[in-house]
Amino acid sequence: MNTQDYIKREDKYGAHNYHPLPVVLERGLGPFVWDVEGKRYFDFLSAYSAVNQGHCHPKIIKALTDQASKLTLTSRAFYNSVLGEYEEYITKYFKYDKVLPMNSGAEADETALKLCRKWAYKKKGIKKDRAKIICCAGNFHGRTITIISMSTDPDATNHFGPFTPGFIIIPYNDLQALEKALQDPDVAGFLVEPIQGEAGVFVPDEGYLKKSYDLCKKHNVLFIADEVQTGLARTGKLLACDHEGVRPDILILGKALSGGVMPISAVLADDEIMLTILPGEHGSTFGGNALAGKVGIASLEVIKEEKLAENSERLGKIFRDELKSIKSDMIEIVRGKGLLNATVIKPKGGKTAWHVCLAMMEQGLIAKPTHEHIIRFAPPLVITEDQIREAISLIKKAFAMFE
Ligand code: IF1
Repeated sequence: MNTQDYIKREDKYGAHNYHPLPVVLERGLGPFVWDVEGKRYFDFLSAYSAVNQGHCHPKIIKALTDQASKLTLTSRAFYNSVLGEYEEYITKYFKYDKVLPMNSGAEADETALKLCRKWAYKKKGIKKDRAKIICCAGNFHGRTITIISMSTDPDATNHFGPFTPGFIIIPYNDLQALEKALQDPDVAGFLVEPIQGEAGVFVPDEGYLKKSYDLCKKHNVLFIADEVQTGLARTGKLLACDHEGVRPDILILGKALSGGVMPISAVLADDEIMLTILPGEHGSTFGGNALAGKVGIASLEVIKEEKLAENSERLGKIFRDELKSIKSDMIEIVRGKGLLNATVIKPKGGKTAWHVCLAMMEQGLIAKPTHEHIIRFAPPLVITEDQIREAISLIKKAFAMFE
């Protein structure tokens, strides 16, 4: 079978809920992936920042395979020997009292929303079913009906109504709008991405997170950070909130929490918030499974042992400087933090971001456009300086094809 055969088969038997780049990957290691024709590519999407530790990291794979032949899943109906070890490790790692383990990022966001509402009724004293949560236009927190009820993206919401009530949408990076929305005494929480990934790596003004946090504290409102994509060293610090010294009341993690080997997500909070959910009030079949516990510990150890945040910070600066130096009238803006970067592409002669991605693919680097004209560049954080300079030379060659 060749590339087209694989694509045709997926087209015939799979839902058409994605429009992938025409490349069929079958192997990955570190910052590289290989397609079925044996061609190597730099992976500059990292599965949307789920493989920050690089593809098939040996330490994470070993944790997976060792545990997989011992005990994978018991459900939370019983205790297991791994969950407590993982819970202690991750809560000490991020300095919170407790963790509620889930699987996907969307499930973790849903869990955070439920925790916030529970806290609103049981601690803040908001009247039943009156709790409101502020979120930002341009957000992306997952694909469930309640989460898209916060969305302002027609592609995410069209023909999926009716939607869940109780959300106030304000512009991102707008402190005045936040202050105004916080006047409502029924507001329980503010859910925000420290950098809006899907919106095209929209980095807010310096101080936005800290000032938002302070405004929330002034109004006894929970500051909830969705670090599913920005967390785990992606932006040059362990958490994107660390750039401003903000400690979220509720922290949401996912993606690279497993190094990309299986779905693992987590919600962290202190007892006052976390203990508002009682036994039997929330959960999931796979949440907190033994396999996830061992994989989660290994994934977090790799981030520290290999200094991925420092690497992300240092190489991100080089990447943005080099990208800005490319002489191309298609490159409008370059923005990002650490190794979460994006460029806004100005169409030229009918050529768009999609064509640039096809050209980069030809050169041996894969990335994906988001929202038509934005290309996100997010390689695994294990990439070396030599490798990122090689990748930049491939990007330059791709843009030169449009001159
Ligand atoms: C897709 C991008 C989108 C997320 C944040 C929660 C979730 C995500 C900040 C949900 C997931 C993924 C989903 C994937 C594309 C990708 C993505 F921003 F990362 F590029 F869509 F915006 N919070 N983001 O980014 O986590 O349930 O997927 O584990 O749905 O197409 P999930």
